[in-house]
Amino acid sequence: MTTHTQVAIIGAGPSGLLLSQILHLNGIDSIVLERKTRAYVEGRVRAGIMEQGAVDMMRQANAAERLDRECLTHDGIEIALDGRRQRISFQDLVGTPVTVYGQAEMTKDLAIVRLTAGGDIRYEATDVSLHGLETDRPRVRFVKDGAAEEITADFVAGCDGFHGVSRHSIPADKLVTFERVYPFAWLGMMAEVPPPSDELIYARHERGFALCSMRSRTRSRHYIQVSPDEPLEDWSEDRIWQEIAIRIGDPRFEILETGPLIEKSLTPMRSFVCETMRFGRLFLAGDAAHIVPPTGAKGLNLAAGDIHYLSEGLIEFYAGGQTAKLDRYAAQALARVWKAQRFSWWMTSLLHNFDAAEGFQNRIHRAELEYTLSSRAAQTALAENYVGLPY
Ligand code: FAS
Ligand code: PHB
Repeated sequence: MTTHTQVAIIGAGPSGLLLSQILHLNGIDSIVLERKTRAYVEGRVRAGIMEQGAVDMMRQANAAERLDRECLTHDGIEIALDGRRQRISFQDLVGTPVTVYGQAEMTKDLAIVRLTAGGDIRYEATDVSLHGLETDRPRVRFVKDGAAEEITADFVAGCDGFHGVSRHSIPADKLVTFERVYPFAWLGMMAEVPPPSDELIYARHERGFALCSMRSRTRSRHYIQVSPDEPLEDWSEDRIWQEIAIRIGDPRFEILETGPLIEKSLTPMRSFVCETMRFGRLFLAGDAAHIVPPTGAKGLNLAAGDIHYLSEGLIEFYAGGQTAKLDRYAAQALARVWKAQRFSWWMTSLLHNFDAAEGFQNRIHRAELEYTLSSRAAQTALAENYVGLPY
């Protein structure tokens, strides 16, 4: 069976759902194809920090009612160097806060508003393939409930993440990509215990990086640097708690509360950019186009920025047939992506221990962190990037 829509969206993560909802509010119809179940998508534990721009996008999507009620507002972070903690005040330096609200909650909220408005989100749509991307009537084929189906559309939005089909539908000789893989990973965990501080603690320690984050005042989300091929089963709960305590400078657990883990996972660390964010009628957005090491809390926020630019372009097109904003989508999005890549790489370099072989590099990174902690100018630059650069 063939259906037509204005915009076919691949992926029902934050990028795809945010785009679908904003298009709907501007009278543009879309169909969202998601290969996983709704429960699987909403059960994934991922980002936790939203820039003001991403919060504004949720409000623009009429999806921020629970966010506004339940989020936490943070005016700064703490940085621990060899156990000594120092606060960086965003409010004092740049006058802008960040918002703590889990990506899983954001995705749930967007799915609810979209489906309540009659949105067409097809979960468990498998074997998605894209065709005719260089024509003005691209086609998307997929299997749903065992039946082969086809959608024709004016545009296709590839919001299907790093491992999705969209980027891989662009001819290899048209793809311009850049990648850096880091020599470590993050072991992430979640526990129903209060976080050790009111704000996030980023820690550089000779044993490695640690981050104490949160989802609420009673739910902690912490990370530690491990080697990229670390067997998860080598990390018992006690060993994880011990390591976090040492790395944030709390060896006697005076501030760190411990408890049973409700989630434990490994995230590889890479920087990746696909500069081919447009191919014919296909537009890539979010993780389909770029991956940042999560040290700068930029992944989800870059996705929101892409959707800001892409939705503006599509709204302009359907309002009067103009393509100026769509034509400059990739350049506009990439300008912001590369600045966030630089900041994420910088924060990652400052706070992680690289291989012992890179002794000189580790000393330089440590010296830069010590300088940053001693300089208001350097802290202002950190704050400006962390709270989010303007769209
Ligand atoms: P997503 O990957 O979230 O969504 C893509 C969707 O497309 C998925 O639901 C997927 O099932 C679907 N899909 C894929 N292939 C498909 C196909 N062929 N057909 C149909 N559907 C398909 N960012 C931070 O800022 N802080 C963090 O701490 C952080 N932690 C992370 C941990 C992990 C393990 C990962 C993978 C990412 C993390 N990120 C973090 C980055 C993350 O938050 C992303 O930036 C964010 O999910 C981007 O959203 P989307 O672009 O919607 O991509
Ligand atoms: C999180 O809460 O998941 C989080 C916060 C800040 C980061 C990365 C992850 O830099």
